[in-house]
Amino acid sequence: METKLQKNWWRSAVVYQIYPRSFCDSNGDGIGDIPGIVSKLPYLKELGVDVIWLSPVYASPNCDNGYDISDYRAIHPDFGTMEDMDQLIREAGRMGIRILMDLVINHTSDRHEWFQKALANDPVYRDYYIFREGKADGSLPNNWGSFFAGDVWESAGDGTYYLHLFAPGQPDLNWHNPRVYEEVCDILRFWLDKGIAGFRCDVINVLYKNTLEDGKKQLALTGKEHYLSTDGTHDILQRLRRDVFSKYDCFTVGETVLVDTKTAMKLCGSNRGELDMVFGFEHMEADQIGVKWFKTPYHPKRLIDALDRWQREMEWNANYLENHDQPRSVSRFGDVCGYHKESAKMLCGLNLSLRGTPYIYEGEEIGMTNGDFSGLSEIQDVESHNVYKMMCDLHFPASVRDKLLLQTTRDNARTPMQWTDEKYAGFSEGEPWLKVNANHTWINVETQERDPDSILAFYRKMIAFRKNSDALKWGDYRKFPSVSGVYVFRRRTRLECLVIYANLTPHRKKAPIFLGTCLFGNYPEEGREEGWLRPYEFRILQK
Ligand code: ISL
Ligand code: CA
Repeated sequence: METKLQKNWWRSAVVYQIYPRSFCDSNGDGIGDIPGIVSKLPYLKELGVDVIWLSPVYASPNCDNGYDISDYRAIHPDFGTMEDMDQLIREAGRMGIRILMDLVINHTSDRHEWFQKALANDPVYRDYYIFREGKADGSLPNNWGSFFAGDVWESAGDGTYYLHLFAPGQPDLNWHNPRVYEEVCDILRFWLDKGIAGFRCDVINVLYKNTLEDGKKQLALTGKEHYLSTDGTHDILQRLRRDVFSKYDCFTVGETVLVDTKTAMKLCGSNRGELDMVFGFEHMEADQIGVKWFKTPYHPKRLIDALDRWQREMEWNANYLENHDQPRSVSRFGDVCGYHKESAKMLCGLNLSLRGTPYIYEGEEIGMTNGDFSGLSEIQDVESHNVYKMMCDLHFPASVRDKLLLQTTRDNARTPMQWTDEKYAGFSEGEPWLKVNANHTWINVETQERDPDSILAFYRKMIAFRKNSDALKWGDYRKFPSVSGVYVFRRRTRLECLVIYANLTPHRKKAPIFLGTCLFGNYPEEGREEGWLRPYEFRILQK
């Protein structure tokens, strides 16, 4: 009933993801920074989180907002200094909060010293990356497709090309080279010695490419069969754990793209000695086909089925509904117009009742919505610009292009954090790097702190509830049959048995039998209609 896994501290932790550019700007340059984060530690403490996952703050030319690192041991001046970083680790630590760093080791920036030397034909550094000649007929070295649309080869200027699965400014490292492995181990130790909590490992299951042969032609990501979750990657992950992670009190969460539960278990099963948990993406596909740029109408059943499958088939999950790459969950799975509060609270309850370590993305705790951009000119995201270009090349009509762009752009999640109803939402004194959503006048922290019934208040209570519940932290999971769009499951230890009801629809729903005392929910008990759930209702019953 109870978990057979070790009860490590990071399993019962609640993690809060910060996208540093958009969280809090301390000096009015319009860019969030580390001193800004330090100033908000009391807020995070009150929310009840244990770990902050920081999206990259390293030196970077920002072709992909920090996911292109030019120096792994330096802080980008936009964000502050290494002293600021040390202070953040220290002050957070004093409050019982630890810092999880983002680890981007599939690629570096093209401005990284290693790549600059490689371009200059230094034989040692040339082999840190993947350079190839074009084919005899003058075409590119292979037919692979990039995660950001387009091909994966960029000219190195000397007649050769280098491989980049993401933007051209993100050349892939050559993981066949033992020196690359050693370099990365040193970087890990540099950060772990500072006392951080561990790493969120960016696209970690694509490191080791088996071959550079042509791939099977596909709508997107041609070539992926040659690099997704290869044996070489498993081997690297096992060695990293043995040589480095096992020597520290830390944990790792892998961002693993395009994996099912079977592969995910190979990447983080407790008998594998690789990662501690992974972010799956199957539940993010509840409103898309194949690639995330093509949206389909959202069906709650698809979300429930994917969550349920991962709950049943994984030993442990990294649960999330939002991150810096995805549209806002309340815009996607909730109802911003009719049931903003109710649906945001239901999503909170759901995310924090599932078995696994919960992750909350900045702003999710106040129900921030997708950005209110008017078109491409207001969008910064490199992926969006590439995809837009691809849609133009494929002659998509302008109206379709704009619709897909606004629905899927990663900037939806990257708009400045809404602290107050002031001009720049209390995020900055100066004009922010990305447009503030006009709805900050009513969706903001300050307003919600005054309202005991707010989404923020609900998050605080739900986190506290989870902390006090062994069933939610360690209990087993079982789904019960229910009507469509209603997710009912049990979390149970020997001493505690909870049944969770989540209505994922805007309709009243006939609920399966209610027995037990309601301990927690997003509607008042008064006026309850026996045997019915209200729109987006969430309840926890004790059996
Ligand atoms: O949704 C996806 C997979 O189904 C992709 O968006 C995938 O998560 C993403 O492309 C990989 O993301 C990570 O690596 C990128 C960076 O741009 C993202 O911000 C990061 O989260 C390259 O480093
Ligand atoms: Ca700043």
